[in-house]
Amino acid sequence: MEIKKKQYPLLSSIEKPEDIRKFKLAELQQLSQEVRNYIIETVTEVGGHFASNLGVVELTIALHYVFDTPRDKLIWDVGHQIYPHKILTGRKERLPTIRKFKGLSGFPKREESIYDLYNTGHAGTSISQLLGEAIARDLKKENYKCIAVIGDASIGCGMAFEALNHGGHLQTDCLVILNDNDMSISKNVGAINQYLNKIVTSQFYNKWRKRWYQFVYWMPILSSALKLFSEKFEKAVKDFLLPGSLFEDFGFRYIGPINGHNLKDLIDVLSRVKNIKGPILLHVLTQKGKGFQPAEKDPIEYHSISKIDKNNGNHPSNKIKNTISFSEIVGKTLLEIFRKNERAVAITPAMIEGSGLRELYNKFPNRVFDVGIAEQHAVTFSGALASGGMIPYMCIYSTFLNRAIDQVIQDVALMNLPVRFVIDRGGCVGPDGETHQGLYDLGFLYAIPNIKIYAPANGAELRNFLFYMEEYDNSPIAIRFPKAEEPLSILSLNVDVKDITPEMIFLEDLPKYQIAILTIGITREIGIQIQKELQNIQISSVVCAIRWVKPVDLISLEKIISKSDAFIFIEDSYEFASASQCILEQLSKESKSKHLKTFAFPSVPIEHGTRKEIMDHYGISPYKIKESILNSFKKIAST
Ligand SMILES: Cc1ncc(C[n+]2csc(CCOP(=O)(O)OP(=O)(O)O)c2C)c(N)n1
Repeated sequence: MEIKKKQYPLLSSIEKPEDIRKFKLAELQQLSQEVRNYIIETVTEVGGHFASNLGVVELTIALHYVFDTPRDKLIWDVGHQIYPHKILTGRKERLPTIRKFKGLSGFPKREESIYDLYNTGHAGTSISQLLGEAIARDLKKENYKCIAVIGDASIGCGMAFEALNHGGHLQTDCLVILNDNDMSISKNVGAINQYLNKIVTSQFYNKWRKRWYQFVYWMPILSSALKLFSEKFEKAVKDFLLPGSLFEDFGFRYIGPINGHNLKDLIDVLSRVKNIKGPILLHVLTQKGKGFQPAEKDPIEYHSISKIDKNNGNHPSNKIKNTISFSEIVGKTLLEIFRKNERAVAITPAMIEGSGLRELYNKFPNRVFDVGIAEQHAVTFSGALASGGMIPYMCIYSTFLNRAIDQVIQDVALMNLPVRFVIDRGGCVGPDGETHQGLYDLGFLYAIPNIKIYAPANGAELRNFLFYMEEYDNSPIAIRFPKAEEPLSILSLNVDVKDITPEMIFLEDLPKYQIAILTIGITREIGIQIQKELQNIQISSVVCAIRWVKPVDLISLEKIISKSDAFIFIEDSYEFASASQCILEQLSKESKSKHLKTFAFPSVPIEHGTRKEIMDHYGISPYKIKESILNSFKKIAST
């Protein structure tokens, strides 16, 4: 899409960051307004991450203005706030394609641009990457700047602290920009957050700091001895005014806080910071949702949006919803469990909203723990809660559980602690793309001792299984389900989730079937559709819908395979990290010989798009699977 010149005179005139370096301050200010308007116009139409992007418009412009990108290395933590950066780095026309199949990724992507250094999506990695870039530069004896932008929630990640610890030791030249909007997706939590708030609200420190920077520190005429003295003095005063001044103690020179929406201040400070040696942390204050009132007021609601009215932020239709998401089912069911059972607790690593836990948290703030972006801690903490006699529901997205595999093994499974893992966004996640795919979980969980695994075929099973988990305290247990919506009516279905026997679905009762379709969890629906289509062309089949993947009912599987000429698996996982593969390995040689194919994801990064598009692209749709089965049959017939 071409950008309208009339509406965006400056934005339409630029192609790359170099183009803005000749702008005067007033032009940069106008450009920031145009970029903001363009994000509002586009993202309210096509959806995507919203509030965080509106908050970093001036910061992004100032960074590209002051630094010589891409020669200077600019790294974004998480990367969901990268839209202004994409707009300034030659991708503005493609913004309407963001998160769409074959369109721009919603996160930084090396394959898209030389300005995107890393493919990110998980929080807390930027300072490690910054240090790696800086040390590589030093070892090559080159001379460019390295900058990382990290949010106030992401800097609380264990990884970020590991990197700060290392950075203070390395003392190489690098700049960490702490983008502090006092928000994670929900309200930010934790001691670091309180510490940052203390800095921001310390009137005495801020008054002193302003004067100090104005009169002493920035004066270019200072001799180096005086400069050294002033730095020492500044540190002493900071230590005095900000007890324990955290970043200084880590070995980073702390500068700030400064207003992240004032381009003049940003450019002044960045230009000066650019010439300071050693590790620096610049504290920048921004507002999430800046410039779009509904998002300023409610940054949680507007963190990530689908199409909304660009004038008032309303959703297009306020039709009564007759569906319910799996996450909402979790929230509602846990509410019932919590009301009856005082030992029930829930743990979430910074995903209260996404995991459907908002109401539960509001009703039971003492038993729902938002631990911040700290998946490893969340798992170990849950293990200890279980050991202490609680019933912990560890609610986590599949992709973020990857961070804590070691903790699942060491701190839960090996000791057989009954943590209830509630794994959301399992399988293909759609628009968030490669960094967020939940395609590994069934495979790695399968390998871990003691843990039991259930993949529900629908929301009713999810609900019943959460109740079952409450009583189940023999071992760790996991339920894994996708990002999906279910008709509300499904909740009245009564299914026995205790029984490990798979469901057998026949369209006709035959002594033998041409094919058995073995589905895992949610792929039952795909299996049923294929079965109908095969029936239309006189191919007999049975669907064997597996939910209990570990332990799995091998006897029933062997039996149905023995009554079939061939069988396939369908699963929403990477094939080589799938429950199917693990189950296949456990089958008898005779059964194995009838295995035609597993329809799952190949081991390549799985891109963004709708879930349907992506599944179809990788041949995991009813039509593609049916075609593949027919081709195999033809091949067999011709040999
Ligand atoms: C390891 C990990 N856990 C959880 C998330 C989900 N997540 C995406 S953005 C975000 C909040 C980030 O807040 P902050 O770092 O303050 O950046 P802001 O959005 O405020 O700019 C969270 C929790 C993630 N991306 N990575």
